[in-house]
Amino acid sequence: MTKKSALQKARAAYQPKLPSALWGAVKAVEGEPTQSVADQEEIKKLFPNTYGLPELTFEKSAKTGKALPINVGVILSGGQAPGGHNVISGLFDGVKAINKDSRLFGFLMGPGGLVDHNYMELTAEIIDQYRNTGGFDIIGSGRTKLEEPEQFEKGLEILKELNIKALVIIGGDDSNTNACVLAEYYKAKNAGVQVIGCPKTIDGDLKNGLIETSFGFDTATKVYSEVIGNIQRDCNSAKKYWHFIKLMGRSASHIALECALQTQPNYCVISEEVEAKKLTLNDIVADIAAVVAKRAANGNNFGTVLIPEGLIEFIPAMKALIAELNDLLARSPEFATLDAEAQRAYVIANLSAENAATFESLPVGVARQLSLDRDPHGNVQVSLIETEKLLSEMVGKKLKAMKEAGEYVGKFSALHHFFGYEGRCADPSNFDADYCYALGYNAAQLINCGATGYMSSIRNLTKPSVQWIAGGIPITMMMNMERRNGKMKPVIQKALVDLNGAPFQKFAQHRAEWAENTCYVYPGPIQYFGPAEVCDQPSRTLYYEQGGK
Ligand code: FBP
Repeated sequence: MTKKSALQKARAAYQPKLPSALWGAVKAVEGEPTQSVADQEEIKKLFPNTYGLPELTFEKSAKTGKALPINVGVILSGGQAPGGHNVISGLFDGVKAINKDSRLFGFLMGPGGLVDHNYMELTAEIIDQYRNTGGFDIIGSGRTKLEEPEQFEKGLEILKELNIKALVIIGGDDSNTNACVLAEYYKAKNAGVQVIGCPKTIDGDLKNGLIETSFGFDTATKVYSEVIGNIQRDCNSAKKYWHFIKLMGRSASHIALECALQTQPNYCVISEEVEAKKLTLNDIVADIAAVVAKRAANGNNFGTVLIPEGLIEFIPAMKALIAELNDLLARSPEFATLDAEAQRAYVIANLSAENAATFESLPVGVARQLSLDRDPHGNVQVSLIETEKLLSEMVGKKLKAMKEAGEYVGKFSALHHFFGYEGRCADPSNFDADYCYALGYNAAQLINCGATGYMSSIRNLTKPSVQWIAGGIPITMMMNMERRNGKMKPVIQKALVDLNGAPFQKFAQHRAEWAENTCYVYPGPIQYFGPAEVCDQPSRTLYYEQGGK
């Protein structure tokens, strides 16, 4: 057995707090039939058996007596997010509460484990080793996209063999889209397997009115904010560096915005604003350079700039380029066989003149990254693009020109950071520990009431956990049609930063002051033991979204 840290030992004893609706027997109360967020006719046609289901809310029930034992499978899908182990331990405790002879099987290394029949039984002894810990190492994760009937059939073989009646897929928007497709497929053929999704992603972009946040966002942003705070303190002590900090979050800028709200940096780019205002890379660079110059004029040759990982895809010219590249690469199987130089020439020769010009204007490394392999869901691997270096280099050049024009006097020395993987496997905060455990336990209740094609939903999250509302949301409700790999596909709509929403408005109200002055906040490390106002704070995003001032 591996050696445990003192914190690990102490955290193992933490008992996550369940919403009171889930204490003891529950009954599911049905709401109104639902509709998808957009493209209703197409989605209805694609999901005839799982479209329009009612929202479910759990209430305490006076019913006694045990249900029959049930075998359940679980899959961790996509990027790691703090709290995954608690979803699994909540699910385990939930299925055991249904009947102590129920069994839980974990498919290994993501959805691929289902297709390839790689699994392990999760016993109480194993589960107890992982309660309240970060990481997905209990069964591993992967990004195999479940979309072909052959994969569903291979999966069904092992589900039947293990007598598994329900499968829980813990994943982000793409993985829950797959969960929905799988639920529809098994329902259509009366396979006798229910499929339930759980909202996971540090990116925070899997949310809507009924899914208030995805798990992992709270912990990951607290970890990044701690380190940004430390950098800011260093920066305010030495007063000689500008720190360009890229933050994970493939698409939406929720992570950058949350960290900005927690730490009050001098500058934070919000990709959604860049897109809405149709800003170019040069506009962003000019804006940052103006902040650097203004601070320098006040004698402050230091500062912090937060950059969301997904920025590149939101700059309108880049977005158009990536969309055309996606289509081009999807219909060019020969592309992968070419060497780097030939690939560049191929792209330039086959893109429209405008997009080819944008492609050629980029630093060669960035351009190459855009034309490399997509992940299995067709996404550009933005975490590999060094936007922080690209921006600081361009800011440096701009400042040089400003200096020559007599518009800037100062020193500009830049350092670079990328915070992403550091936060994805941290021990879950109390919020994520409780939220995840409740999501898993609640998934067991959804299974028990026969639901399929639902996402486990726990709401009212800024209230104490006993007051949280538990239930299920039909996944089809979150879907719309989008172009992926050159084809229109039904997918869960991503929740981007709402520029009219309270979190962004709060940031917009203060950013000029944070830019010019030094208003840094130092959040410090996540606290697991101590007063509730230190240990149980929800994210600023959730707090402002739910009316906090
Ligand atoms: P999910 O959407 O699967 O939760 O993944 C989120 C994420 O952490 C992104 O923020 C990041 O761009 C990506 O995963 C990195 O992918 P990988 O883990 O494959 O390097």
